[in-house]
Amino acid sequence: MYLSRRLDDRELILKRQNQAFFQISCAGHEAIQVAAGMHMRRGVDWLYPYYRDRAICLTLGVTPLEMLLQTVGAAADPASGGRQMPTHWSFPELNIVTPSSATGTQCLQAVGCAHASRLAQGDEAEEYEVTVVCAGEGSTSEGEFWESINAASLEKLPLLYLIEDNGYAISVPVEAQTPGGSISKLLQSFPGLSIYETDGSDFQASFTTLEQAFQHCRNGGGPALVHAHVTRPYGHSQSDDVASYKTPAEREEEDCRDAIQRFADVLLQEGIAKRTDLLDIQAGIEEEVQRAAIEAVASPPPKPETVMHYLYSPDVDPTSAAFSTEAKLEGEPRTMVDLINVCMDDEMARDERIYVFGEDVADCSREENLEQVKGKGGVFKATLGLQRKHGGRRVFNSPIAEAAIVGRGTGMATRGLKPVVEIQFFDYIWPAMMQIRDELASLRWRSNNGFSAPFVMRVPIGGYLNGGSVYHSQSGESTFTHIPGLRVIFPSNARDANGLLRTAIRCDDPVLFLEHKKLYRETYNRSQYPGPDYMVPFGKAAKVREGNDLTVVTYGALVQKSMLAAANIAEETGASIEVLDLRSLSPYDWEAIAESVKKTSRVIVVHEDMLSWGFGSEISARIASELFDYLDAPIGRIGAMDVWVAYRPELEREILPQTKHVEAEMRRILAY
Ligand SMILES: Cc1ncc(C[n+]2csc(CCOP(=O)(O)OP(=O)(O)O)c2C)c(N)n1
Ligand SMILES: [Mg+2]
Repeated sequence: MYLSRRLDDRELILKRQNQAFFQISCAGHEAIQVAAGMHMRRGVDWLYPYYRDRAICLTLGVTPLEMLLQTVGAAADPASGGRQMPTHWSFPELNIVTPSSATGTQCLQAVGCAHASRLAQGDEAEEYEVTVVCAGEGSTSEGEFWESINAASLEKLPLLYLIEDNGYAISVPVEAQTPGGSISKLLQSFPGLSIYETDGSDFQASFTTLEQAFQHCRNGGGPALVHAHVTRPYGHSQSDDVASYKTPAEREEEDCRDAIQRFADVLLQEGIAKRTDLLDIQAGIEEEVQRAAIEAVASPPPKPETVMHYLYSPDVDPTSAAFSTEAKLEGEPRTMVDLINVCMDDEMARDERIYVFGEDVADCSREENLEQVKGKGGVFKATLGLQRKHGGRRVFNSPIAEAAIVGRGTGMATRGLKPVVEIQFFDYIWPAMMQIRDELASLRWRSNNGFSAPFVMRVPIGGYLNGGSVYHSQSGESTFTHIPGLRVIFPSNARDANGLLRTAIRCDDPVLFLEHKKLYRETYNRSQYPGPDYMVPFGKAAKVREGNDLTVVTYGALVQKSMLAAANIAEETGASIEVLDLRSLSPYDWEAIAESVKKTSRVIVVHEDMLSWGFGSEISARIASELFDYLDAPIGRIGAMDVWVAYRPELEREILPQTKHVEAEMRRILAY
């Protein structure tokens, strides 16, 4: 406890000396944290920490030097290699999982982690691995906290929430944050959640309470939540002045409850230690901190040329020839949704780490009724029959909670499982945006390859549905191609969908797999089954029409419209038009685009999503920048109008790009 406090104090000094660039302290939280660390089995139980968890990490075995290396942002910082702020603990050997700075997000990943333990240990284990997730009381206001409580209670997971309630979230007092001012009271009615409240500044009370909570989780009793009252004697961070919102009396009262002083008093009163013993301990710690600080400050910074390392897997390259296999076509032509289903079925048979979950994806949650029903298998039937074949443990319905679907997937994937989750409609992916952007996509990079979470998010996308309207027609892929660390795939036909999904499942990165709803059951894009090992590499476009006068760069539903337009314009003008189906949007096939544009000197970029700030904007800008010398005409662009998709089909047809729009743009560019 004292070591933790003195490391905080040393960090503040390093910040003042410009050796550190940020500071946030554990001060006041030490007693409950050390108690929690003592109950955890090192390297067996799992910790999803938050940014105040210095003392629990020290208890689990992180050294002062390891901590201060992160403080100064050294290359040798084992948690992040100088990429994350101090106190963002990440130690794979100790099962301390890399956190982000976002409040509450860790709770959902912890659910996934606890679920992985339950899957590995079964329903009747004698002693469960416990996942511990820590958060401040303010963070419990986040929706993700509530989604996690819901999921953990439903699944009865061995998950222990440690809510470190210091009474404030930066300057906001708990009574302005939580109705009634107590998160544990608020949660009383949650079935399956065992709740404990304790004085987290009192080490003995903390230890005894946590003992019960850990026992509950270990014995398979389901989740537990420990509400620990602590203090925060320092500012929220070094840049926060407590005096601006806490009265002197309040601060004095907090000082009287200080965890370290109280524990020292207990040791003296009970005759466990003498004052000289405590002074000896303090002197030893001062020396240890001093030594670690000197070494950390002397440790070299990371090399600038390493900034792109570990954005993606360093071991598996999904653009490589290893992911390019021959199709062994057999049987009748099948639809895109059918071959997506078959791919998941094949892969589940091949790899038992694969789990499929999402809204309505199971055949029937009430397994006892399975024989009497046809099965749901997703609103588009993409997962039909998977539960029947591979069992309800591996294919299950989740609550309607998109952040939870992605967050739980991230936690499971961190544990080595391979979730293939479904977000029911692209239009409803937004609650998961925080988990995708701030959590999943940065996980490997921010932990300097300490952790990774490769898994697949399948998402039906797009319009042309004749009635899909505002909330069942959206595109928006460029919002996701703007996220480093994420692969974004968008097939246009059954065979590519089968091969690309297999690559997505077998690769080592997180993949957003966009499936166009309108293309699910078309006849023109059907294919024979290409075999259980058919793969299409990422970042490789398909040249679906060969030509010399104009290049069309497109993907998704606009591939077919561009093909029709190219045939019509060829007939009308005699122009020979080349069409590239990108298939993969991040990474995308720049080489294929450049090669084609160098040949044709004319290009149009065509997509369904709104024109402004769409995927085509970036492609066009890059062509303008790098291929200007080859161009004989401006770069053409076609996309939807900058407005929502409307319900009435006449309006939808006006808003979304049609073959005639592509034809008009072809004529315009060919006329130069
Ligand atoms: C999603 C999100 N919103 C806002 C912030 C900015 N922020 C950082 S810490 C914090 C307060 C958190 O309070 P609490 O959960 O009580 O933890 P404490 O800092 O008191 O330990 C806020 C608002 C953030 N990091 N993440
Ligand atoms: Mg707080």
